[in-house]
Amino acid sequence: MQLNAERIASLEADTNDRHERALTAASSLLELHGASAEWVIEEVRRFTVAAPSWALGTGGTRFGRFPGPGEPRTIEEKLDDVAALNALTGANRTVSLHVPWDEPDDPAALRQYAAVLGLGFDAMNSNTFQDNPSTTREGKITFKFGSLAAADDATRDAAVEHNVRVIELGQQLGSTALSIWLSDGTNHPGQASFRRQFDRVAESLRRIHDMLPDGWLLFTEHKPYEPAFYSTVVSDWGSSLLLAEAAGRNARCLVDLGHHLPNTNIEQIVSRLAMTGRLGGFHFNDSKYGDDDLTVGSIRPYELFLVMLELLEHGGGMMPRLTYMIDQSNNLKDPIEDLAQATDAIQHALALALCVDQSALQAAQEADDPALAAEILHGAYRADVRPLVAEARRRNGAAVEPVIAYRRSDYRAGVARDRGSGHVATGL
Ligand SMILES: [Mn+2]
Repeated sequence: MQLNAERIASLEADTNDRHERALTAASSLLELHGASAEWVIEEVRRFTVAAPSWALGTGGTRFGRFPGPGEPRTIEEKLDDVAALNALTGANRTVSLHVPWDEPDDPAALRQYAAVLGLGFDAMNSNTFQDNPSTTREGKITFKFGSLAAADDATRDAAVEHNVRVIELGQQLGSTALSIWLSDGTNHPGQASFRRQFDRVAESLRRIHDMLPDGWLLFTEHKPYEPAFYSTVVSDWGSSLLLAEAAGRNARCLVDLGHHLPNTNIEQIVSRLAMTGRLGGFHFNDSKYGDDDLTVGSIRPYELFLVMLELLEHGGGMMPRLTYMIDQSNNLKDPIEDLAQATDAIQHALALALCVDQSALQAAQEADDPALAAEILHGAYRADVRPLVAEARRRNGAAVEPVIAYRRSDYRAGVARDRGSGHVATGL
């Protein structure tokens, strides 16, 4: 069962008139306030964010898992779901694999399969936070006490080897980046030396960096806790930056919106990393308490808007060419609906940020006028850009209303028939 532009257009035949009227109204309101609707629409059209292979199945918690109907059983079926998502949003043109969760037997064939669906491969994610026969030399070593930070030489070697294997796999798929989120750390004070763990990770990352093909980037992703609950080696943006600098010139820092302690000023971190030239990319999600992996924009939409504003400043008024990925886990919604809503939230925040009059904001800042600066930000944030975002999707051959179109398509019922139900897709 395939979703494509023609099918979506026919599913939405009755929405055109309503959409046209909303677009005309929203555009003229925006232009009254000095913003260009056309510019916003075209910038949103250009934006794309990768779907992760592990988010196509229903996520679980420590307490239970309730798989939905027709979850993908294979990588190919995951790609089918991303293709359906991309048909709806027009903004998920790549997929990001997690190895060994999604390790293709025949990478060349998988690349071809993806190309036929109009998809490419984004950053590869290596997993050394679990023992797996393919990463632990058939069980001869274990990552229980760490991988790239492990005290044991053979364990560190195996972890480096796994990353190199993921790079080689990525090369065959057409990817150009390796993302490393490291769970290494400690659960107990005194368990390990902060300094020696850090030095070992720096050395391991250097070894991996040395194996990067031309044009490739290496991303380090920080996170303050979980599964290590006393300390993590890559705990914050400062540690991530130090490690990227130690690893080599093609190492960058990746910011996951949920990987911060409560109340951290994430937009300021974005600004700092952008200044250093080491900002590599983003993992989008949202959180109330910790690394909740909730739907983007569902809890703190204003923060997302401010992050977008920093990105636009970094890109000279346009979205900079970084690696963008959705990193969510949901255990209640249909995964495709959740990813469509996340993509819409990112597009919406981007559109709002594009409405900010940057030169007026800068003038207010230089004149020490915080009230005027707030007026400028709120003027943009309170605009109704939904019809512009919908128009960007429509021009990309996607849906005006992705979730409604998806439900009308009966895609889930179709894949439930083809794939059956009751199995659990690999991933979180
Ligand atoms: Mn992440």
